Amino acid sequence: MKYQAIIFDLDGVICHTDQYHYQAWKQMADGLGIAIDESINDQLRGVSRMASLEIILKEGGVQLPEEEKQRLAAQKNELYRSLLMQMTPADLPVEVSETLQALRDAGIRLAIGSSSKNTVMILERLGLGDFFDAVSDGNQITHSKPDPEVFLLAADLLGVPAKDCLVVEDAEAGIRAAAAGGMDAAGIGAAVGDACTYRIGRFSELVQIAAGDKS
Ligand code: B16
Ligand code: MG
Repeated sequence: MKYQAIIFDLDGVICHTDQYHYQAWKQMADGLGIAIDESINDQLRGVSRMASLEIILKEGGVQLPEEEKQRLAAQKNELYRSLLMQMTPADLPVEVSETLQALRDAGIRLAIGSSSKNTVMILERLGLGDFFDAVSDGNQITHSKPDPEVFLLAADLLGVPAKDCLVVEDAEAGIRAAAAGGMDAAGIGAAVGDACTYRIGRFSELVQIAAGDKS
């Protein structure tokens, strides 16, 4: 195997909670009279909650006291979590669950490396609460992507050297974080930038990549 471990981003890779983030941020932004669209949403991918809020406020040219920012972020998170309650294991795409199982059967260690502080709830809603060998998330780190901390922690929890890990990401911030941590990265979707080791159109391509059959 070319890689001993694969570290998956969560939102936008394993599942599509990115649309729930967008709905929740949009409702908050509307309340402030700030118009946000999908291109702003792409900038929020993989970025922490408070950093996302700053991007939206900057877009609207709005400055607020810290206390108000904390209140808005908490309100957005409440709405986001209520949207997450709609999720069930049926929201885990069959291709994702089959690929995860194929990678596990090939002896590869599997981890999550997500900026989200709601990671555990999301994994439980998807029926993946006990699936991964390690979970590194926004609650355990002090520096968010593009800092490599979340992926280095995942590698550490797995006991696998960074150079033997592949990161799978949907966000440019995450691809940059992988590179900063000395890891190869596979990018999914249109918002990954130019620095990916591999660009993949289908999740199942990871099986060939892990085996070293794809460049
Ligand atoms: P939360 P990922 C990221 O998750 C999301 O892409 C990003 O949009 C979000 O702001 C961030 O988590 C924090 O999420 O508010 O739930 O703590 O893509 O790194 O899995
Ligand atoms: Mg993501």
